[in-house]
Amino acid sequence: MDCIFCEIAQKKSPAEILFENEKFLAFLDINPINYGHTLVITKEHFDNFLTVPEKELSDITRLTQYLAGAVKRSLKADGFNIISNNGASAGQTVYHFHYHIIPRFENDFLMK
Ligand code: DGP
Repeated sequence: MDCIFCEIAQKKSPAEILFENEKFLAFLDINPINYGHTLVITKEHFDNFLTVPEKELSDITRLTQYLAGAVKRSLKADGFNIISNNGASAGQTVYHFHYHIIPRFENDFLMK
Protein backbone atom coordinates (compact mmCIF):
# COMPACT_ATOMS: atom_id res chain seq x y z
CA MET A 1 0.00 0.00 0.00
CA ASP A 2 1.30 3.45 -0.91
CA CYS A 3 1.19 5.78 2.08
CA ILE A 4 3.21 8.98 2.09
CA PHE A 5 3.20 9.20 5.91
CA CYS A 6 4.50 5.62 6.20
CA GLU A 7 7.26 6.61 3.78
CA ILE A 8 8.09 9.67 5.91
CA ALA A 9 8.04 7.54 9.09
CA GLN A 10 10.42 5.07 7.46
CA LYS A 11 12.64 7.92 6.16
CA LYS A 12 11.95 6.94 2.55
CA SER A 13 10.57 10.45 1.92
CA PRO A 14 11.95 13.67 3.40
CA ALA A 15 10.18 15.93 5.89
CA GLU A 16 11.02 18.77 8.27
CA ILE A 17 10.94 16.71 11.46
CA LEU A 18 10.26 18.52 14.74
CA PHE A 19 9.98 15.53 17.07
CA GLU A 20 10.57 11.80 16.90
CA ASN A 21 10.56 8.86 19.23
CA GLU A 22 10.07 5.11 18.75
CA LYS A 23 6.33 5.35 18.07
CA PHE A 24 5.53 8.89 16.93
CA LEU A 25 6.73 11.59 14.56
CA ALA A 26 5.93 15.30 14.18
CA PHE A 27 6.84 17.27 11.06
CA LEU A 28 5.88 20.42 9.20
CA ASP A 29 2.94 20.23 6.80
CA ILE A 30 4.10 20.56 3.18
CA ASN A 31 1.08 22.73 2.45
CA PRO A 32 0.76 24.87 5.59
CA ILE A 33 -2.35 26.92 6.19
CA ASN A 34 -0.45 28.99 8.76
CA TYR A 35 3.13 29.48 9.89
CA GLY A 36 4.33 26.44 11.87
CA HIS A 37 1.51 24.09 10.74
CA THR A 38 2.59 20.76 12.21
CA LEU A 39 1.41 17.17 11.75
CA VAL A 40 1.68 14.50 14.45
CA ILE A 41 1.50 10.86 13.37
CA THR A 42 1.84 7.36 14.70
CA LYS A 43 4.67 5.55 12.93
CA GLU A 44 2.40 2.54 12.69
CA HIS A 45 -0.27 2.87 10.01
CA PHE A 46 -3.87 3.41 11.14
CA ASP A 47 -6.33 4.72 8.55
CA ASN A 48 -8.12 7.20 10.77
CA PHE A 49 -9.16 8.27 14.27
CA LEU A 50 -11.62 5.38 14.65
CA THR A 51 -9.04 2.67 14.07
CA VAL A 52 -6.28 3.87 16.42
CA PRO A 53 -5.97 1.54 19.44
CA GLU A 54 -6.71 3.06 22.85
CA LYS A 55 -3.11 3.22 24.12
CA GLU A 56 -1.75 4.78 20.92
CA LEU A 57 -4.63 7.27 20.83
CA SER A 58 -3.99 8.26 24.42
CA ASP A 59 -0.24 8.61 23.86
CA ILE A 60 -0.48 10.60 20.61
CA THR A 61 -3.06 12.91 22.16
CA ARG A 62 -0.81 13.59 25.15
CA LEU A 63 2.14 14.13 22.79
CA THR A 64 0.07 16.53 20.68
CA GLN A 65 -0.79 18.48 23.82
CA TYR A 66 2.90 18.76 24.67
CA LEU A 67 3.93 19.72 21.12
CA ALA A 68 1.12 22.28 20.77
CA GLY A 69 2.46 24.03 23.86
CA ALA A 70 6.02 23.93 22.52
CA VAL A 71 4.97 25.24 19.08
CA LYS A 72 2.83 27.98 20.66
CA ARG A 73 5.68 29.13 22.91
CA SER A 74 8.39 28.98 20.27
CA LEU A 75 6.36 30.88 17.65
CA LYS A 76 4.80 33.24 20.20
CA ALA A 77 1.41 32.24 18.80
CA ASP A 78 -1.75 33.52 20.45
CA GLY A 79 -3.49 30.17 20.14
CA PHE A 80 -3.78 27.06 18.00
CA ASN A 81 -6.26 24.66 16.41
CA ILE A 82 -6.02 20.89 16.84
CA ILE A 83 -7.76 19.17 13.93
CA SER A 84 -8.22 15.60 12.73
CA ASN A 85 -9.97 15.21 9.39
CA ASN A 86 -11.65 11.83 8.95
CA GLY A 87 -13.13 10.77 5.62
CA ALA A 88 -13.07 12.51 2.25
CA SER A 89 -16.13 14.61 3.06
CA ALA A 90 -14.32 15.94 6.15
CA GLY A 91 -11.24 16.87 4.13
CA GLN A 92 -9.01 13.87 4.84
CA THR A 93 -6.51 13.48 2.02
CA VAL A 94 -3.89 11.23 3.67
CA TYR A 95 -5.39 8.03 5.08
CA HIS A 96 -2.85 7.62 7.87
CA PHE A 97 -4.12 9.02 11.17
CA HIS A 98 -2.69 12.41 12.10
CA TYR A 99 -3.42 15.46 14.20
CA HIS A 100 -2.89 18.91 12.75
CA ILE A 101 -1.46 21.59 15.07
CA ILE A 102 -2.24 24.94 13.45
CA PRO A 103 -0.73 27.94 15.26
CA ARG A 104 -3.02 30.98 15.35
CA PHE A 105 -2.05 34.62 15.46
CA GLU A 106 -4.15 37.69 16.02
CA ASN A 107 -5.73 38.84 12.74
CA ASP A 108 -4.35 35.86 10.78
CA PHE A 109 -7.50 35.79 8.62
CA LEU A 110 -8.09 32.04 9.05
CA MET A 111 -11.57 30.81 9.99
CA LYS A 112 -12.59 31.65 13.55
P1 DGP B 1 -5.55 15.77 5.73
O1 DGP B 1 -6.07 16.55 4.56
O2 DGP B 1 -6.23 16.12 7.04
O3 DGP B 1 -5.51 14.29 5.44
O4 DGP B 1 -4.06 16.29 5.92
C1 DGP B 1 -2.99 15.82 5.16
C2 DGP B 1 -1.94 16.89 5.23
O5 DGP B 1 -0.71 16.27 4.85
C3 DGP B 1 -2.15 18.06 4.27
O6 DGP B 1 -2.29 19.26 5.02
C4 DGP B 1 -0.89 18.11 3.42
C5 DGP B 1 0.06 17.20 4.16
N1 DGP B 1 0.95 16.43 3.30
C6 DGP B 1 0.57 15.65 2.24
N2 DGP B 1 1.65 15.09 1.67
C7 DGP B 1 2.72 15.50 2.41
C8 DGP B 1 4.12 15.25 2.32
O7 DGP B 1 4.62 14.53 1.46
N3 DGP B 1 4.92 15.85 3.24
C9 DGP B 1 4.41 16.67 4.22
N4 DGP B 1 5.29 17.23 5.07
N5 DGP B 1 3.09 16.92 4.34
C10 DGP B 1 2.27 16.34 3.44
